[in-house]
Amino acid sequence: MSIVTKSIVNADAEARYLSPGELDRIKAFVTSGASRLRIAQTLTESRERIVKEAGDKLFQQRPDVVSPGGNAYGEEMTATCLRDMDYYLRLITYGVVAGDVTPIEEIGLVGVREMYKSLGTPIEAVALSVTKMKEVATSLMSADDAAEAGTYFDYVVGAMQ
Ligand SMILES: CCC1=C(C)/C(=C/C2=NC(=C\c3[nH]c(/C=C4\NC(=O)[C@H](C)[C@H]4CC)c(C)c3CCC(=O)O)/C(CCC(=O)O)=C2C)NC1=O
Repeated sequence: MSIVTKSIVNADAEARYLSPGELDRIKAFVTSGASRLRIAQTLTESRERIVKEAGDKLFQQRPDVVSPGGNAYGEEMTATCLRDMDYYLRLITYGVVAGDVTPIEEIGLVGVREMYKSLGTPIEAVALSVTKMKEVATSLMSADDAAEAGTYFDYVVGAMQ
């Protein structure tokens, strides 16, 4: 839910006008709109490149995950690993568009620790893959857009610590 919808639902539940604080937050959301949409477009258009290059960087830094006994060892498992990276990049575009990390959290982070534990996937390496995607993705943007986009990647990484 975007900040606009959320504010309206909250205000209407109390049959009141939007508060100055809510209007300020909506203003910030609207003001950052062009930048957030530009970011989402860049991430969407460059998704294959971002996942591929970030994957290469990840496997360079963590060769163990793609070595025999590693969780992403073998063509199929490596593809599944890259798919997970693509999932997180997609969720990040949702967050960027919404100007809110809630969709990322609800779809991809609730219970993630337990999930990866049960799969035998080292979660710190998944977090590292998101850091690598941030590096590749933000290199495609202006400094301002990179700073804005970076916060969403950082949020995912932080939730996996
Ligand atoms: C959109 C929300 C969402 C997420 C996040 C998600 C993750 C997810 N990743 C999975 C597997 C997996 N995930 C990985 C990922 C990795 N292994 C590593 O060593 C690397 C560090 C890492 C890549 C960065 C691998 C290799 C598997 C397969 C593990 C196995 O089958 O043993 C699985 C198990 C089922 C399957 O194989 O599809 C799920 C549910 N599914 C979802 O619907």
